[in-house]
Amino acid sequence: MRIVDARVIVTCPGRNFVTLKVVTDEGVTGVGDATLNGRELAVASYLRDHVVPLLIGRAGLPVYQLLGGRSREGVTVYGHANGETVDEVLTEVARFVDLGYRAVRVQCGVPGLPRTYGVSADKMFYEPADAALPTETTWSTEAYLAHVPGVFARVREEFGPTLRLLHDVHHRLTPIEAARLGKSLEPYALTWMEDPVPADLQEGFRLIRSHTTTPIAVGEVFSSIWDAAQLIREQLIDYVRTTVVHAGGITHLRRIFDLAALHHVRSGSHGATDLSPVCMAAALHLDIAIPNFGLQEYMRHTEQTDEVFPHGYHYDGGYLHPAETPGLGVDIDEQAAARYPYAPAYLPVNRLTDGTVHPW
Ligand code: KDG
Ligand code: MG
Repeated sequence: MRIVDARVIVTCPGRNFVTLKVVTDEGVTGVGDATLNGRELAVASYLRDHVVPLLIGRAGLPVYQLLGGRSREGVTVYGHANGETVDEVLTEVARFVDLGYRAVRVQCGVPGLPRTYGVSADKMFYEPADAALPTETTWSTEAYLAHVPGVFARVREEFGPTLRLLHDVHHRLTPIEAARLGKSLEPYALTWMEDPVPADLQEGFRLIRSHTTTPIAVGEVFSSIWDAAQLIREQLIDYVRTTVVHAGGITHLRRIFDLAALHHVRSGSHGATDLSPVCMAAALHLDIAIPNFGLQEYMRHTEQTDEVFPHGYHYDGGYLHPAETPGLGVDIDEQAAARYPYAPAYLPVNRLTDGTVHPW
């Protein structure tokens, strides 16, 4: 589909209006309002003489072009390195580094706790919703806080100062505990400490912020700009992890990122496996376009998922690149989808060592 004509229509049905009508070779047309009160003819001339000649022959664009075009060559992504022991973690980080990743999330088993968030036998393809009925994990803040700084010390020792390192606390601490963790991680210069506390109490972040310079990322479960507004306006976070599917689609997410840009907050969209390739494709178009992109999470989907959702985005040397085809550049193969019927799968529940239910 290509634009074959673009007409500027100036009319005065009771007041002046300037309208741009775009016509394509497939008969699809679109209109846009370009009225500037009292300066209508200046805009009409600008459009007719300077803009329309640039439009003829174009259309069928990838979404990022409709968002203003690319701001960067590729979208820097981070992967999930995890292991039961520190040695296993080091092996996994090396795997991501070998694949060209410039940023790696690090999650490690905690001695004394049988299962810990973010650690899986499946390593790169791990899926947190791992059973038809919820499995149970155990939590001890004391054991966790005692172990994590040592893990990052080893990772820094092995991989040097420039690899970007991230860690997900998964909403498990109180603000003062998170402040302590942030302080203890300062020597290892993390790119972010994620979800240190449940974010419902936005003002609670003031306490964390006043104690540590470890950057904070939050927002993978936010559903609107109001979930992030105070955190952004008071500069209580550094990365906002809202994503297309949860936070109102591309248009609303753009609004959140624009507010963030005004307050030195960068994007860091959630990209776990429960967000399909459709969401990932949409995120990539936003990521490549916005000025304040930070990082994109990239938990690789399985081959089966990729088969059901054929897509044009691709990974290359630490970057994801959105498709250059029109729209999002992702489809659903309905026949393949029908071969994979619904199968119940729950996220785990989490308990303290005395049995108290605790955020997962
Ligand atoms: O469905 C739960 C996952 O999306 C979540 O555990 C992943 O916290 C997560 C992350 O940062 O990827
Ligand atoms: Mg997370």
